Amino acid sequence: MKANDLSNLLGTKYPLIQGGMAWISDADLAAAVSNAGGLGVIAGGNAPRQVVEEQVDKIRTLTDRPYALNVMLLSPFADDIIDLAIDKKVPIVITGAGSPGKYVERLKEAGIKIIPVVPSVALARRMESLGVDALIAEGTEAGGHIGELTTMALVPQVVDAVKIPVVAAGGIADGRGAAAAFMLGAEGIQVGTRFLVAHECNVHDNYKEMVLDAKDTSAVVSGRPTGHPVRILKNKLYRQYCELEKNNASADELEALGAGALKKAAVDGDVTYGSVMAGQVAGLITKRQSAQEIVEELLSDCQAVMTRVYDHIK
Ligand code: TUI
Repeated sequence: MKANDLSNLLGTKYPLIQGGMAWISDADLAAAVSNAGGLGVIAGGNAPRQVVEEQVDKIRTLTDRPYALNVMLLSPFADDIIDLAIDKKVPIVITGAGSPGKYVERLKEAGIKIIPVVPSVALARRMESLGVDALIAEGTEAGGHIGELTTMALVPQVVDAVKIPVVAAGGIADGRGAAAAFMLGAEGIQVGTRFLVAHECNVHDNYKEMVLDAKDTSAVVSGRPTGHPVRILKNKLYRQYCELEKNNASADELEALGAGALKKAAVDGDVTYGSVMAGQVAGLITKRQSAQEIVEELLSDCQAVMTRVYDHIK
């Protein structure tokens, strides 16, 4: 695959970004993806500066290639993580779960490329006018915190609305999904869920097993009433959540059941009462591989799919 505008912008061999997954995407996974030719991403999640700083320092011992820091804007430490990115001259900042408007100028001044995740055309336009470098249009198929629109509907509408490169995210786990994303006009793809089962991913093994066991309907959405819908794999926590919702629990009660739940699953391995965030493509994921095997298989399958379709219609 030849480098396109997006891979030139990222400084990577391939136009593939690893999804920044809170409590999961650390320097080990990010370095493995960057070394495989993609863009590895360290996730700040809800962690304080010191925890994220360790990972930022560590990745420099594991790879010389570009990487990104994902700043989760709902985090109480978001300001500190932005300061960290500037202090450490992180090459690329990806933001999620909100508008990074107030940070854009400082990041640009520091020479840091900024790529916000957007769930709508309105936010995409707003971000472009602030001068961000590219956008990630993330559909509701994705794991974790999600918007309303599907990748199929969102990506082409964002592509038509802006001039900067658009990366498709949500629902992409193999060559077919990647090919579809490029057909919709995306210049790159972001893949999260499939990297959960990478050898280099340090998420708890119970979490990996749950992804490998997932079927098409395993990924469900909780938290709609709180205004922060999150896609997770169905478990006891989800069923308790549904009960509370049915009984008209307050947003605070619902939030309480979710707080800390991701760490419980990802770090402690409690996949019964923890929050196992994953995308709708979890059912497609059947084998553990290295990050390099994932990147190479996904892109070579993507090429094969595109060639097959081209041959079919010509
Ligand atoms: O951010 C994600 N996915 C995430 S974050 C996360 S950790 C978490 N912690 C506590 C509560 C909720 C989640 C797990 N998964 N993806 C990127 C993403 N960003 N998806 C949707 C959005 C988004 C939504 C609204 C981006 C901007 C936005 O803007 C609203 C506004 O302010 O205009």
